[in-house]
Amino acid sequence: MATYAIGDVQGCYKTLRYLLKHIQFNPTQDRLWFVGDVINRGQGSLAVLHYLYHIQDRISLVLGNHDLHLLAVANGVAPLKKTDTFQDVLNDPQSDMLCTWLRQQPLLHYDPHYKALMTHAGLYPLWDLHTAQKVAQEVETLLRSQDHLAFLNVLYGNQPAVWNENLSGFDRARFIVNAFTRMRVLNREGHLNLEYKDDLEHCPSGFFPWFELPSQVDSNTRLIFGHWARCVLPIPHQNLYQLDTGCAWGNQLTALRLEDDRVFQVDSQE
Ligand SMILES: [Mn+2]
Repeated sequence: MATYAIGDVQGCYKTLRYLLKHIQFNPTQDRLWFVGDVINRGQGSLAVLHYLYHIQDRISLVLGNHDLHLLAVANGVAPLKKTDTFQDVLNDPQSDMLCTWLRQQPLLHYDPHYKALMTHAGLYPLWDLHTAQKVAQEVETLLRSQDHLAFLNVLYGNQPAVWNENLSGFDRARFIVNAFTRMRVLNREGHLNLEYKDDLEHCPSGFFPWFELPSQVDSNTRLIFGHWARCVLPIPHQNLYQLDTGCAWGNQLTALRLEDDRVFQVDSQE
């Protein structure tokens, strides 16, 4: 019996199944965590979603920016981009079932037993664990409500760029989503720069990877995330577990066994 956290799958179904074979995943005993962005870029988004839906009782999944993008496109409030590869999901007769299930998934997963906090992009440095859980829940409630369409319609945008407890309505929700699913670098005042997508060496002047700023979370808490394939860190690096190893770009897919911090990796099979 083991629990594995898995990095950004991005529609790479063959690679996912290959990794699960490699770790001898047993769905009657083991559990899987997914850092989000389970679809898009690869050619097997539909197969990934059907499989995760099928084993939903065995998994914990947090939403990534690509997962939310699928929800916006499937609900007709955002256009399909040229680079999107999830047309198979939109055309599937069970698309509504899969998207409704995906929409119920959280932005944050915390397990005190493992002392592990999983989000897609990371943890906004101005939030402690309690605040992060509270604000994640605000958006999760919104996504599960009748208002989800109105929110998905105004989901896109880089503003507001900085957290303020007085933010309200969809501006507040958009900031929370951006912090959990799109964040990479920010300045010392907490302003997100969502344009920057390069590596750790070329951060714009005055901006830092979110994990280099002082954290409100104790250093024994494992922070498990993905999203930033060009952020190459050893696994683990202090209490950081950056699991996006770029399988969508022909690199590797990574699993972390939470019981002993052992890392398993397979090459892309796409
Ligand atoms: Mn992402």
